[in-house]
Amino acid sequence: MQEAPVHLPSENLSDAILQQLKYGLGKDAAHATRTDWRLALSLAIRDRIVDPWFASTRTTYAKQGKRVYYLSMEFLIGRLLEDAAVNLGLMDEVTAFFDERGLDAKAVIADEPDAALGNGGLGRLAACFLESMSSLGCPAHGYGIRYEHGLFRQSFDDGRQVEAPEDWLSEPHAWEFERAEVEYRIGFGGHVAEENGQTRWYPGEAVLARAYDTPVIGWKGAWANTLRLWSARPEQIFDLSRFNAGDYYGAAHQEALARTISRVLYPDDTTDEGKRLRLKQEYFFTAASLHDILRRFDSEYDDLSLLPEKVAIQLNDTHPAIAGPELIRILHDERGLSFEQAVEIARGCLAYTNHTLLPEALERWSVGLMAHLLPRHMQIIERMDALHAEAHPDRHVRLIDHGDVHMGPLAFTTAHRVNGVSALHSELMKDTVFAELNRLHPGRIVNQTNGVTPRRWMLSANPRLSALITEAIGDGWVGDLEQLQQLEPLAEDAGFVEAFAKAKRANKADLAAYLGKEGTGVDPDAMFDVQIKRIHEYKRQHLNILQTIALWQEMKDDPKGDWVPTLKIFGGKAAPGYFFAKDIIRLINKVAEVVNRDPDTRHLLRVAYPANYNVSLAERLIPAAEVSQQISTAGKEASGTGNMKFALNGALTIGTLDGANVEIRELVGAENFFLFGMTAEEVVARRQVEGHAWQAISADPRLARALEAIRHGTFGHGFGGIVDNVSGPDYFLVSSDFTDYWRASRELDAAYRDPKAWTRKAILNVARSGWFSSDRTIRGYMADIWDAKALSVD
Ligand code: B1H
Repeated sequence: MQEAPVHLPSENLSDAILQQLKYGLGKDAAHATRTDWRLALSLAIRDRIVDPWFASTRTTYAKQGKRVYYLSMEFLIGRLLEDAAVNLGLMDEVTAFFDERGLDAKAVIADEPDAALGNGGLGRLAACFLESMSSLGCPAHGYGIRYEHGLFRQSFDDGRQVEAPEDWLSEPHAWEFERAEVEYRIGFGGHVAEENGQTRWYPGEAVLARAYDTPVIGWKGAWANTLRLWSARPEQIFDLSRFNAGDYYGAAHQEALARTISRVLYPDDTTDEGKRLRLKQEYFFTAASLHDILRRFDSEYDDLSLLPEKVAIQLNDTHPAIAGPELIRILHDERGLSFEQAVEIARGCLAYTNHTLLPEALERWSVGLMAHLLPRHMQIIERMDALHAEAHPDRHVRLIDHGDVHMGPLAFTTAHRVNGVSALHSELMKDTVFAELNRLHPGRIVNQTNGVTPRRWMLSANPRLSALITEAIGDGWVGDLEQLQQLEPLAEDAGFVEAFAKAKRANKADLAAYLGKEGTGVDPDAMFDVQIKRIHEYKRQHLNILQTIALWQEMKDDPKGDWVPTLKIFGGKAAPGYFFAKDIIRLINKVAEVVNRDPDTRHLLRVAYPANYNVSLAERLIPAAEVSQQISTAGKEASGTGNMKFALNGALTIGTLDGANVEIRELVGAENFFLFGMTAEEVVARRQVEGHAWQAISADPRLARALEAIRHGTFGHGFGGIVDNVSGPDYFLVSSDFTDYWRASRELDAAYRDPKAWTRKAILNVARSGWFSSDRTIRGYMADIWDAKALSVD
C-alpha cells in the first residue's frame, strides 16, 4: 500500500483507527466493510510500529552493532495483524473497539489473507526467527522474495488434491512499504573478460530488484527489525517500437520474463524439481541482498576487512548458497581484494543451515546451466574446487562432481559455521552427507535445535491456556518461556488440572464448530488426534491412515467394545508433481468418506481432512489437539517444529526417535510421550533384511487385513501403488513399524481413559516445553555462529 498517511497518528487507538479509515482509506464508517475495518486497524497499528522501528535502526547505527542478515527463499509469515497487536499489547483495546460497534474482532482479524511465502517448516522457522530476533533486540534483516503468488491453494475434488494459484496481493497489503529508491540491477548470462589483470563479468541480460519492507515488531514493542523482500521488474517497461508496430505480445515480452522471477513460490518441500527459473530466483534475491548489505556497510565503514566483525549472513539451506561465489566475486573482481582475502572475508561472514539429509533435496546444478546463467560464478566455483583439492589432496570431496555443482559442499566450504536443526540431525550430518568435510574442518558443524515463537504459538493462538498460565505464574513466560517450569507443581493441583482440561475442552469445541461448518460433524468429547504437515512418504501419513483403517475394522467387529471415541484429523499439501503423496491424500479422503458414514462406528471414529492447511489453520488445530502424530521414519525428519507447538499446547506426542522428537521426549519425560518404532540405526539395518515388508505383513494380521481392504476397493480404486509400495520395497518401513505403532496407539487410548492422569501429562508437556522457544534458538545462533549482541533502545 503506497499511500502514506499525511497526518500524525492519534494517541488513542480508536481515534487512530477511525482516522485511518477516513484519511488513509477514504471510507465512511457507515459504509465500511470488514476488509475496510481490517485495513484501517492494520494501518493504525502499523503507525505504532514505525517509531520503535526507526529507533531500533538509529540505535544499531549509533552503537555500531553487528547486523545479522537472514537469507531465505521462504518466509511463511501467515497473518501479521494479530502478531503486531499482541506484541504491542493492544488486543484488549482492539476487541473493545469492535465490540462497541457490534463487530467481531476475531472475524476482522481472520479477514487478513495468509502470507504463504513458504512451503512448510523451513519457511515457518524463518518467520519464527524474525519474530524472536526482534523480541531479543538482535539487529537483523530478513531477506527474501516478494512472491506475487505464495503456496498454491488446495481443494479436494472427489478426494483428489486440486491446486489453484494463491493471490494474497490481490487486496491491498497493509504492512509493507515499497522502496522505489532501493533498486538493484541483477544480471544473468553474458560473458567474462580479462581487463588489465582484472576479471569482469558482462551480463547478457538484467532485471531490477525492488525492495519492499515489512517491519517486524518484537515482544512488548521494544525493538523492530525489517523483512526486506525483493520484487523483480524489467529494466525497460515495454518495447515502444514493437508496440507501435502492433506487436503487443512482443512489446510486453521482456516485462513478462522479468516479472516471472518473483511470480511464484516453488511448491516443493524436500524434493527439488523445476530448474532454470529456480536458479534465477536464487541468484536474484541473493545478489540483491548482498548489494544492499554492502551498501549499508559502506555507508558506515571504509575497511572491507571489518566485514566479518560487522556482518553475519545466515544461509537458510543452500537456496541462497550462491552468496559465497557472489560475495567473493564482488570483493575480488569489483573491490580489488586478492582471491584468498576475498574467500576469507566471505567465509567470516557466511554461515549455513542444513535442513535435510534427503538426497533428492540436496541441491545440484548442472555445470552447463550454471556456466550459462552465471559464467563468472562458475569460474569462481571451479577455482574454489581446485583450491580445496589442492589443500586436501588425499580427500575426495568435490564441489563439482559428475558435471554438477553440489551446493551443500559449496555452502559448507564458503561458511565458517554449518549447523543442523536438532541434536540427532546434526550428528547424522557428521556421519553421512558431510562426513568427509567434517573430518577436514572439525568444529565447523554445530547444532542449533529449532524453536517456535511463543507469542504466536501460545499467546495468540491459545488465549485460554495463556490466560490460565498467566493467572498461575504471571506473564513473564511470554518473554522467557522456560518460566513455564513453574507450572510443574500445578500438575498435582486439582483445581488447576480441572481448569486446564476445561480450556482444552473449550478449544476443542471451537474447532468442532469450525469443522462442522466444513462438513465433518464431530463430537467435541472425542480424542482429537492430529497429523498436520506436508504430505510426504517419509512423514508417513499412510502409516497413520493404515492404522486408522485397522482400528475401524476392529471397531466394526465389536462396536460395543470399550473404544475411545476418536477424531483423526489430517492436514497438509502435496507437491503438485509428487504423485505418490497425492495418492495418500486421496486415500485419506476416501477412508474419511467410508468411515464417517458407517452407522456401526460413526460414534466411535471420524476422519477429518480440512483442505488448504496453512499457518492460520494450524493456529486453530494445535490448541485443540490432544494427540500429536510425529511418526516419520527415524533419520528422515531433520527436526520438525510442529512437534514443538503441539507439546507446548499440551498435546501428547506419539512418535519415533526422529529429529527434535528425541529432545522433546527427553525434556517432557518418557512417561509423557508415546514412543514407538525403529531407531535411525535400526532403520538402516532393517532395509538390508530381504523381504522386510512381507515379513512384517505376514506377522501382523491387522496390517494384512487393512491392506487387503484397500486392495479390494473398500475405499474405491486406484490405490495399488500404495499397497504395492508398502508390501514391496517399503523404503520408509511403514510395514515394519506398523505393529509397534499399533501398540503405542492402544497405550495412548488406555491413557486417555483416565482423564485426570492424561491432563497431568499434558500439563507436564507444557511445563517442560519452554526450551523450545525460538528465543533460545536465536540466542544459540547469536553466541555460537553470529557473535552478535542484543541491543536496546535507550
Ligand atoms: C525442510 C526443506 C526444504 N528441510 C527444499 N528441507 C525446498 C527443502 O523448495 N524446496 O526446494 C523446500 C524446503 N524443508 C524442513 O525444515 C525439515 O524437513 C523439517 O524437519 C525442519 O523442521 C524444517 C525447519 O528446520
